[in-house]
Amino acid sequence: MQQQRIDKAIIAEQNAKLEANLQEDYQALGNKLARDNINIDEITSAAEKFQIAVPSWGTGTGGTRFARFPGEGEPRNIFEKLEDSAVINDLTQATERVSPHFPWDKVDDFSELKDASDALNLKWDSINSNTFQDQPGQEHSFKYGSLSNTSKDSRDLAIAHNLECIEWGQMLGSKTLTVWVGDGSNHPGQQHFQHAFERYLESMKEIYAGLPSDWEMHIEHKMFEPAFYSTIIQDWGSNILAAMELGPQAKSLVDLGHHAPNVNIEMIVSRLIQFKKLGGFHFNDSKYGDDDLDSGSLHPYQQFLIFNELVDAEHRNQAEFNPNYMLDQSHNVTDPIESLMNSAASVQRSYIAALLVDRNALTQYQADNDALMASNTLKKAFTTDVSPILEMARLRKGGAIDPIATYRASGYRSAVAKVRPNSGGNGSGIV
Ligand code: PSV
Ligand code: MN
Repeated sequence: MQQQRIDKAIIAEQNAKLEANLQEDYQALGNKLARDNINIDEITSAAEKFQIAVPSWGTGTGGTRFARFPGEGEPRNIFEKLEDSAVINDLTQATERVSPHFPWDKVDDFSELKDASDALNLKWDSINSNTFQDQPGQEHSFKYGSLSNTSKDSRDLAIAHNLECIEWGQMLGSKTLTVWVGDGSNHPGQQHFQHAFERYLESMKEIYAGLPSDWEMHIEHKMFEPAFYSTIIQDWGSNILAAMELGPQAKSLVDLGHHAPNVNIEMIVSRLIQFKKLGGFHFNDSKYGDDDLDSGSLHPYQQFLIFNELVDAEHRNQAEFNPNYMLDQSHNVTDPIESLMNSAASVQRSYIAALLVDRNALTQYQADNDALMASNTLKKAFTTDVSPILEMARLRKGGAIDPIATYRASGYRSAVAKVRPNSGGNGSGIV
C-alpha cells in the first residue's frame, strides 16, 4: 500500500509560523477563563481526548440526484479511503476511527484491511450495512424495501447481509452495527403501516440475535428519501420503539439531517439519554432536508445545544451513556478532506464550548425560572472563542495548528491525483 501521509516536517514548519501567536492567545483566554474559575489546561486536555469518526464514503466527492462532479485524486477503494482518513487524523488528531459501509468497502481479505488500518494507526467505528440498493446480480430486489419487504426472500437477504456485516466488523475490531434502511412508501395506501413495521421488527430481531454480547446495534431514523410518503423508521419515536422492542443492545442514532426543519433535536437527545437509548450521532448540517452539509456550517448554536445536553449527561455521570460520534456528510463542491477536517473541528468546538457552561448557575436560574439569565448562561459559553484551546490541543498531540493551511501546503491532493486517475463516475451520487 502506498503511504501518502503528511510529513511531520511540514506540520512542524507550518506550526512554527503560528505558535508564538497561539501561545499569546492561549494565555489571554486562560486568564479570561480563570476569572470564572475555569482551568484552561483541563479544558484543553478534554479537547485532546475528543474523537469523532470519519465516514469512509465521506472521503469521496458526493453528489445529488442530478449530477456528481468527481474531484481530483478521489480514493478508488477502501485502502485509499483509509489513506485520506489518515491524513485527516494526522492533521486534526481527532479522527482516529473510520466507519465503513458495506458492501461499498467490502474486501476479499479482511486481515489485509485490518493490517492496513493498523499501519496507519486507525481504528474501525460502527459498521454500516447497505440494503438500500441492489447489488449486481442480486436475486431478490430491495426495490420495495429490505427488512420490511413483503417478500420473505428479500427480507432474508437483507437479514443475511446485516449478519455478514457483523462478521466483517468483528474481523476489524468494531463493536457496533448501524442499520439505516430506505424502506417506506411513496403513495398513500401503498403500504400497511402496522404490518410493514411488524415485518421490520421481525427481521431486526433476527439480526439482534446475531449480535455479539459486547456489540450494540444502532438504529438510524430518517423522515424521507428515498421513500417520500412514509419511511419505516421515520422519526425518533419509531426509532426508540424499535430499540425498546429489541432490547438493551439496541439504541437510537441521531443523524442531524434526518428531521423536519426546526425540530428541537437537542430535546430528542435529552429524551434518548434519559431512557439509555442514545447510541450515537451522524453529524452534519442542513437547511432544507437531508442536505448533508458540513457540520456546524449553518446551525452552530444547535450543535452547541446538543453538546450542552451531552456534557450535562457527562457531568451527572448518567448511567449507560457512551454515544458514538461520527460525521456523515456529502461534499459536492469542496475537497472532502478539507470539509471533514473543518467539520471535526466544528463538532469539537461545540463540545469544548459546552464544557464552559456554568452548570451550577444554570441550575439555579432554572430553579428560579430566570429564563433570560439561563439563556444568557448558555450564550456566554457559546460565544466564547475557544479556537486557542482547539489549536493548542492539536499542537500538543502533534497535529496542525491550522489543518487546512498545512494540508494545502503539503500538496497531498495533487500528489494523489497523479496516482489515482479520475474515477470518471460523474452520474448521480447520493451518499
Ligand atoms: C442515509 O441518508 C444516511 O444518512 C445513512 O447514514 C446512510 O448509511 C448514509 O446516509 C450513506 O448513504
Ligand atoms: Mn446518516
